[in-house]
Amino acid sequence: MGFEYAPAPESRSIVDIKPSYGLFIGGEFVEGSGASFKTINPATEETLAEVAQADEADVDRAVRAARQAFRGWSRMPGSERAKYLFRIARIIQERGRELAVLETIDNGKPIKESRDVDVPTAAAHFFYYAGWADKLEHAGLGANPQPLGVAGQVIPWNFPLMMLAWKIAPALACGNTVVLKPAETTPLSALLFAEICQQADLPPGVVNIVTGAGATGQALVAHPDVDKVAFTGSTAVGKQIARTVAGTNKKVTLELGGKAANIVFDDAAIDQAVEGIVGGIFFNQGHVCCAGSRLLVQESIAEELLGRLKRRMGTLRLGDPLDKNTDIGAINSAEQLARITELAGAGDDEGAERWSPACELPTSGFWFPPTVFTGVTQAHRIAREEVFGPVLSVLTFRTPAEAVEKANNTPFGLSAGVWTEKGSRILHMADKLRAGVVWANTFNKFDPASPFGGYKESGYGREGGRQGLASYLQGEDL
Ligand code: TAP
Repeated sequence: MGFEYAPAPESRSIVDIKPSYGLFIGGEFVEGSGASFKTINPATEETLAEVAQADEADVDRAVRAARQAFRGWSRMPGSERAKYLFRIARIIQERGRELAVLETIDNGKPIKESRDVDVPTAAAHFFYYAGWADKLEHAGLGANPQPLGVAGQVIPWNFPLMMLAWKIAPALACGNTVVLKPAETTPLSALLFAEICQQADLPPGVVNIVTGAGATGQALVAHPDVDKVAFTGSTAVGKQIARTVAGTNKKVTLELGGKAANIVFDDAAIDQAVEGIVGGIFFNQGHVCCAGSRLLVQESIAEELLGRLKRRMGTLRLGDPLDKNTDIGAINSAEQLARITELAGAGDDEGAERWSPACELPTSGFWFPPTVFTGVTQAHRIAREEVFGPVLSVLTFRTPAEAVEKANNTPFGLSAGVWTEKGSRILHMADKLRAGVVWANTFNKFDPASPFGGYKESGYGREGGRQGLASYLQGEDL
C-alpha cells in the first residue's frame, strides 16, 4: 500500500522557482539556441521549470566569455579574488534556506541533509579557498603559481551545489575562469548560484553555467579552448572523457564511482558502528560516490550487529523530503530507480537474502526502501557494481587480512571505513586499504581542508585541501 502526502507548502514558498531559465554567460542570463528540457521534483513528479539546453554554439559562447574574463581575473591580486570568494561564501550562508529548499525540491534529498550538509559544506569550500587565494606561493606548489586558463567542469546530480563548490572555489582561487555544466536532473541550484555570482558583483564571465544533458558536457569537454577538464560522475563517462581529451594538452581530473567497504571489527563500539553503517549507506538515499555500500563485519559479531542494524533501520522515516523529520527522501530519477531495482533484483536472482523494514512508499514520485542483503558473496553483482541507492550488501570476514583482501577486491578505490577500538589496527588498515579516503570510527565526513579522490577506477586527481589547488595550477600535478 502506498500513501499520498501533501508537500510542506510553507517551505515551498521560501524559494522562487521561475517557469523557465536561460543560460548564464558573461554575467547575464541569456537565451540558448532554443531547445529546452524540463526539470522535475522527483518526490512528486511535478514539473518545476523549463531549462535551456545548451548546444555546441552556446558552449562556445560560454567558453569565449570565460576566456575574455580570464585576462582580468588571473591578473587580479589574490587578495582581491579572495574578497569575491568570501562574499560568495557569505551569500550562500545568507541564502542558505532558499538553497536548501531548492536543492531538496530538485534533487529529492531530505531537507535536514541539504540544510546541515550540502549548503554549509558548499559555503565552507568558498571560505576555505578564499583563504588560499592570496597565499598560493605558500602552498608548496612552486614559487610563482600560475592558473591554467578556462576550466570546463561537469558535475553529477547527487550533490549539485556541493559538487559545484568543490569545482568552482579552487578554480577561482587559483585565477582560472570556469564554464560549469550541472546534471540534467538537477540544474536549479547552479542557476541560483549564478544569481549569487551577480549579487557578489563577480566580474562577468568568471563563472558561466551551461545547462543541458550529456551532449552539452561532451561539447564542453571537447572544446579546443578549454585548458582544464574537471569531471565528477560515473566511471563509464569518465573513461569516455579521458578518451576525448587524449592527445590534447588539457589537464584532467576525474572523480568517479566507488564501492566502499565499511569494515566492523569485533572490538568496535557496536551502536556507534550501527549509526555509521546507517549514515554510510542511507545518507542521501545512497546516492553517494563514497557510500559504505559493502558492509564487512567480523563473523563473531555478525548476528548481533545485524539484529541491531535492522532494528535501527526500522526507525528510519521515508517520505516528504521537505519534512525536517525525513531520513530517506526520493530517488533522483525514474532512470536511477530502474537501475537500483534491476540490481536489487540481481541480488535476489543470485541467491542473496533481501530485507527491508515495513515501509510504505508514497504513491507518486520515485522511491526505494532502505534495503539490506545478507548472504552476499564477492561474486554477486550487488557486491561488485555501484548501486548508487539505499542498498547495503553484507559480507563477513574472520581475520584482518581477509577483511583487507575482500575490501580491496573491487575495481574502485574511493573510500573505506574501519570500526575498531584499536589505534594500531586503524593505522594498519589505513595503510593496506587501496582507497583515497579511509574513515576510522566515522563515515561520510567531508571537510574542505581534506583532500578527496580515488585510486584505481575511482579516478585521478584530488579535490579539497592544499592538494585541490594543484590541479588548477600550471605544472603542478601531485
Ligand atoms: P554521469 O552519468 O557520469 O553524469 C555526470 C555528468 O556528466 C552529468 O552532468 C552528465 O550529464 C554528464 N555527462 C554525461 N555524458 C557525458 C559525456 N559523454 N561527456 C561529458 N559529460 C557527460 O554520472 P551521474 O549518474 O550523474 O552520477 C553518478 C555517478 O557519479 C556515480 O558513479 C558516482 O559514484 C559518481 N560520483 C562520484 C563522485 C566522486 S567525488 N568521486 C561524487 C559524486 C558522484 P547528464 O546528467 O545530463 O546526463
